[in-house]
Amino acid sequence: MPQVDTHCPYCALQCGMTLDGSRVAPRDFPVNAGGLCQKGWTSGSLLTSPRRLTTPMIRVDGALEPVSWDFALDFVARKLTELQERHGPDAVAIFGGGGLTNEKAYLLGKFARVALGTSQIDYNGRFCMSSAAAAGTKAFGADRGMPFPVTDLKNADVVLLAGANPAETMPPFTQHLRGADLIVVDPRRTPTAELASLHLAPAPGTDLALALGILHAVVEGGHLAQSYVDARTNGFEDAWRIAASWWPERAERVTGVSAADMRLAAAKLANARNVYILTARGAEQHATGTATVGGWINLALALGLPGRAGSGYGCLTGQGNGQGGREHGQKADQLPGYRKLDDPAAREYVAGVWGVDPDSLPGPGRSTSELLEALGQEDGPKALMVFGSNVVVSAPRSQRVQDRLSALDFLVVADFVLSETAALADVVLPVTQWAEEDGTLTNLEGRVLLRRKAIDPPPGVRSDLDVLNGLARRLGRPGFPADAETVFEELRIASKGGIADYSGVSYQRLRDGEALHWPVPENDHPGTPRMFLESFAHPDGRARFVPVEHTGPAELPDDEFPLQATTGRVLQQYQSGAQTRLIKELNDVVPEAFVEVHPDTAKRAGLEEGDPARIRSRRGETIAKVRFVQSLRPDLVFLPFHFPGEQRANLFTNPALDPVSRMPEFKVCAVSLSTVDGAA
Ligand SMILES: Nc1nc2c(c(=O)[nH]1)N[C@H]1C(S)=C(S)[C@@H](COP(=O)(O)OP(=O)(O)OC[C@H]3O[C@@H](n4cnc5c(=O)[nH]c(N)nc54)[C@H](O)[C@@H]3O)O[C@H]1N2
Ligand SMILES: Nc1nc2c(c(=O)[nH]1)N[C@H]1C(S)=C(S)[C@@H](COP(=O)(O)OP(=O)(O)OC[C@H]3O[C@@H](n4cnc5c(=O)[nH]c(N)nc54)[C@H](O)[C@@H]3O)O[C@H]1N2
Ligand code: SF4
Ligand SMILES: [Mo]
Repeated sequence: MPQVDTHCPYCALQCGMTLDGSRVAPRDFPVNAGGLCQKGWTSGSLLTSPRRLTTPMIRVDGALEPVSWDFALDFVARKLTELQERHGPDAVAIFGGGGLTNEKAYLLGKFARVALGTSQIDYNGRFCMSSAAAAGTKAFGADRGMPFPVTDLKNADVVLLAGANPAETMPPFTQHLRGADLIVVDPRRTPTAELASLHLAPAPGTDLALALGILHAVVEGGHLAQSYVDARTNGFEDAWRIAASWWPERAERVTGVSAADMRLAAAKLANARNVYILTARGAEQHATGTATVGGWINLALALGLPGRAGSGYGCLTGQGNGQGGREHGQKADQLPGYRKLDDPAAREYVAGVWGVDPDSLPGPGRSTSELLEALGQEDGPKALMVFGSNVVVSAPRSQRVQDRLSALDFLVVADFVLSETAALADVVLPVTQWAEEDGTLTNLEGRVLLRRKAIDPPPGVRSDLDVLNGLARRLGRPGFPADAETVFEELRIASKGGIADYSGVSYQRLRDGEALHWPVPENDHPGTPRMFLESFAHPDGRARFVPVEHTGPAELPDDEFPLQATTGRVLQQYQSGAQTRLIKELNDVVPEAFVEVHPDTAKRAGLEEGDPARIRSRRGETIAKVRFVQSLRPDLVFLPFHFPGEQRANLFTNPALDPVSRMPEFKVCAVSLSTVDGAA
């Protein structure tokens, strides 16, 4: 095949790249402007890796044995039917991922509701940005992570990043921040914080107090954008009633950030012209994540940023299709086009597109964490099909999740590598990778992209769409096309009139290189790079301040667990590591788990640099090698979550859920630190 212009398989920046066979070269695309991170550069190697799966497998006497596709799909269809006949339609559950293309996410949602008739479908986006999505929907009436193109940031005077480490998680993104005065809010002195003129290091889980303190300082300094607040928002008074009692000195006692730094941040934000506030997982992955993001949005609204040209608020979505993946129905409560499953008009419309009776569509199902906990229980699903997630490593309290998976009657995993989750499956289905198939993704700025096929897949693998098509046929359900463009044509119609309206997007327009940010409601509509300039998406066109109060982490340190732990990412590994741990150039750099510790804290625990340490919480314990970090708060340790087995950070993380988004508290819990043979 000739050279093909396409996009990276990994994160939501969706850098443009050119593939020549499996050889990668960067390409000049607005988000990356010719740059790629190490993961992008090395992404081609998994296409030819001997570790990739090329034949379906079924567990026989405890071991996975190769079988033909027909045998595997017949077997899966028969088992699913049997279990549904015995226990009802909800006996089968589906688990999707934010890395799946729009077509896959859409077809998976349809497959669950129409082919299986189950309400039990959710996906890993609940682990990722659902708190920002919930807060954005509350405040603005619609959730598009960044309602403006990334390149707008080039003209920013000041950017505040709360809980984001793009220097490691989206390196080419940082070039857009070069002209700005950067304020970074992160308990750790990250490579991103190194780029900042002001680094605020709150105790983990105290961002909301910090945001309230800065809001207080803005108002106290006479910088409230009064005319914007009057003209474009509702609810300031209710939000202020709470913020009024968060004078910076009080917030300092909770966060550890000095009142002077809060006032300095407020002044920087208020005195500049083009200002952005951006949040990511550090602010969001908390049991109070929705409220915390609400706090940062309130600050943005008080400064008059959202919906003003040259300024704004945005959330940095994470996975390749983190944005599109949350719009087209793989979520428990959702129908395509960001419609609600419990909205009668939405049900009627989408059922019409699918050619089924609206009453036949199940209602909302369990959210991710609740779904995983219900697996194999008396009233829970007996079978699970996983597409695009490795929950054994990435879900909180992962040993419990592994036990729940083992309690199932039937586990099916579609993947191209034998992830830790696939290794537990009764049936493993080997699927095509990004460069072997066409598909659209919606990047972090809401731009719909065509990720093109660049090489032929090895013999023996099929696409996820093919798998769904084959299973639906066996279940007696036609109407599940296996061709990506055909699926997209259906998605266009199903999304028409929804918040995320893709009806004017076509493969042809994308092939022509048009920049189409949703909504794109007509065939000749130019797309909507900047949302909210005229009005917000609430019926009255106004944004909402949401009254939010700081309550803090679900679990605080005590005598037994005196430290706090937070978790996140390193540049060279991606997510559960299922892919990047197989790439030598990446894995050689960070081959195993480590724990960042302040040297004094380590020494108190009898640990030296490089020693294996035990990190223990009320849920479990992890083993990781000590890394001294002089700049770290002495009361904090940090671990990446990319590693399997006893190195899983998620053995100790707190599954406490946000009440609105149902997102777990990955970013803070109480732990103890000891030598591996110590009692802690
Ligand atoms: N290399 C790499 N890049 C990735 C990924 C990957 O796995 N590896 N994954 C992709 C995905 S899916 C996502 S979601 C994004 C995530 O991108 P980011 O959100 O940038 O990454 P994280 O490391 O999860 O968290 C960011 C920071 O939050 C800080 N933090 C922890 N607790 C708090 C807190 O209470 N408040 C504040 N303000 N900060 C806190 C951590 O110290 C960390 O530096 O990255 C994407 N890009
Ligand atoms: N402690 C802690 N835990 C976390 C986080 C944290 O910050 N701290 N972050 C959370 C976040 S933000 C996220 S997004 C999750 C991510 O964690 P996971 O949901 O586990 O995501 P991945 O590791 O990307 O797993 C994707 C799997 O699907 C496969 N795959 C990739 N593309 C496709 C495809 O198109 N089809 C199919 N069938 N398979 C595919 C990959 O090979 C891999 O095995 O982890 C969460 N877990
Ligand atoms: S920043 Fe993200 S999209 Fe860009 S090359 Fe790296 S992993 Fe790929
Ligand atoms: Mo994520």
